[in-house]
Amino acid sequence: MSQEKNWTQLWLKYEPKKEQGNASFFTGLVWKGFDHENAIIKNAQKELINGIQGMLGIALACKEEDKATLIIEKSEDAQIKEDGYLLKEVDGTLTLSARDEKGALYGVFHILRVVAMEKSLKGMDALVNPDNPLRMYNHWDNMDGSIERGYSGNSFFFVNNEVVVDERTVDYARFVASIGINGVVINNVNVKNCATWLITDRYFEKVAQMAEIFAGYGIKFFLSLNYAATIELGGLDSADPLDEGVIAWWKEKMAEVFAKIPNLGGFLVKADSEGRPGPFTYGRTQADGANMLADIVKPYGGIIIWRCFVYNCTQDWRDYKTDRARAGYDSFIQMDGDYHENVILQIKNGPMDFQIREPISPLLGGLKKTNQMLEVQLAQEYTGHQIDVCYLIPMFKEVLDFHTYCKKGADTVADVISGRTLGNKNAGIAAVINTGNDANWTGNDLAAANFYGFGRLGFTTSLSAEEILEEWIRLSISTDENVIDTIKGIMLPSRATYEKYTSPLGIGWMVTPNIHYGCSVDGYEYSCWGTYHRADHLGIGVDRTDKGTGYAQQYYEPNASMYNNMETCPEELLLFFHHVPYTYVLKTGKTLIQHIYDTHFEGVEEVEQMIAAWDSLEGKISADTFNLVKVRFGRQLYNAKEWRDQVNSYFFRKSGIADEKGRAIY
Ligand code: GCV
Repeated sequence: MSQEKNWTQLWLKYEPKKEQGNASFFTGLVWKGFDHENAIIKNAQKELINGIQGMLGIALACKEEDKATLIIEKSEDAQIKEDGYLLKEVDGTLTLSARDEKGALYGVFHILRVVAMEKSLKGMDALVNPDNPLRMYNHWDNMDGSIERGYSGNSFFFVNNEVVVDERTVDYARFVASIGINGVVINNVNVKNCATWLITDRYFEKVAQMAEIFAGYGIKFFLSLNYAATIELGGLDSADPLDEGVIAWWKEKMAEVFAKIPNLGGFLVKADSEGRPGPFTYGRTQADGANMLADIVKPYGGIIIWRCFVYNCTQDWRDYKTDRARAGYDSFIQMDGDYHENVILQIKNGPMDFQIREPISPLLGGLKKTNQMLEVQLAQEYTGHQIDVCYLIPMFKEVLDFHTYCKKGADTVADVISGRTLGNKNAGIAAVINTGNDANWTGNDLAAANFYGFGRLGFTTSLSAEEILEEWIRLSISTDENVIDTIKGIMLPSRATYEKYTSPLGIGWMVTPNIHYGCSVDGYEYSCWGTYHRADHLGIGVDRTDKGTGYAQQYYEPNASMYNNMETCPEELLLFFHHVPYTYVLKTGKTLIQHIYDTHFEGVEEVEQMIAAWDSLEGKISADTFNLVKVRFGRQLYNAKEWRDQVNSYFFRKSGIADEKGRAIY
């Protein structure tokens, strides 16, 4: 932690590093073709100077061209795309070529990353173009300073209903720019109270200051919008998207907002969801609502990111026909092609809500004529609250690699959201971020791997979860090989471990209601939220086949048939799609009930192994990190044991079938 700041520098520590032959590249810097007064270029230069000074102790100075060892040039080279760069070393000179300022900034962070990881810049030859046009963080920060689903302290954007702009804002912008993020939504999608007023002169000054800082790091500034602002701010009696008065109010409002916040990229909207108002209230479609706003922000270059998290949250648990999993697709598919060019539909990775295991939402790629953006969640709402270790990048890789069969040759989720499938530019990837004002930003130090990893993955989708993890460890914790291997051993399987001790085979939702940490097998079973496991004395799972809710039929073939059939359904999703007898024999040769028992015992054993591995790091890594994570591991073990014993006892009591291995079940 630096002396004057009470927060850490995460992966931008710039502490002394082994030189690895890199020092010679930093004796003479030459910039070519870029405007030195440009804010992004100024920040890139500052970062480079500070980083090289801190890591190699070299005062990097600009020199004449014949003494150049590092050249940063503006380039028209066609292989370098928007935000991209080419980094090449020839005869002792390193050249960073970029089409635009952002590319130069990203390239500078690449150079600093190599030095920080104690790798060599010699022989460098890397063309790096971003895979996704939009790479965004969504904050669920409230203006009173609380964070919806926040597990790392309070907001650093808002305190007591005021917008905060300070040194931490700058560091935040540096961190996210360094991993390639180019858009940030600062406030919760549930826009209530003061947050509705963010688009008024009560907040413009501070908001514009923040937006300007972000602009200096190539980050577009976004706000979540209250769809009913016409009523709550405007004093109208309607938010009907086809109402002339409503349209006129928004036109005037947007003219004002874009004039006051020049770096505004647009808005994120949660409508008709979990009590939030929306076009359905007026008998209109989601497209009516999204298009109305999109048309109004279009002259300012704005976009409307419209969330697809629409479902009935007042369901009767006795009703077996209504299926929450179906709702997103059912609400949006019919209007495919009707959404205007500057609307992007933002779709959660699964059809339910960020469970540890869900199938991929059939809307992704299901839509064939609509801009799409993937939404994932780093905030560990259902995956351990940043108490339990859960490295999520392997899960996101699975999502991106999934074949939707929407278009031959370009049908993975990665294809769809990158714009490769439709040839569109308004597409991308967003994550609900896991940060707060804790000194280490993410509550658990290890959760910062998700913060780092999402940005890297969003920029370069082909990176493996392991590569990303290794980078993060080298940059944030240690370059010692033994430490790296130990932490990888803990974190790479951590998602699988979490899955083992929590809810089995894709069923989800056995969490404590509302807070979503800790086990409560029936907590949501008789609720209104559409989140049921349907366990009885014979079996468990939801029949989502053509004989059940028909959800499986929302996929293209061959996925629809694969999920529909119990024998071909991937077993990790078996209970999501099928109601399965406890005696059903899985491909491992184990019965379903034995699988439940075994995985729950294994999950706890794996946590114990993680803790032993972590203990071996004492004295080898920072004491702050070691101690903080150790305390959390203690809580994780307690949590895992509760899950194991409650889940196993529950199913033993339901089924009456004993554990073959005779272990303690209550
Ligand atoms: C921001 C889930 C969460 C809510 C969240 C919502 C959403 O239901 O529990 O806290 O609200 O998803 O994504 O809008």
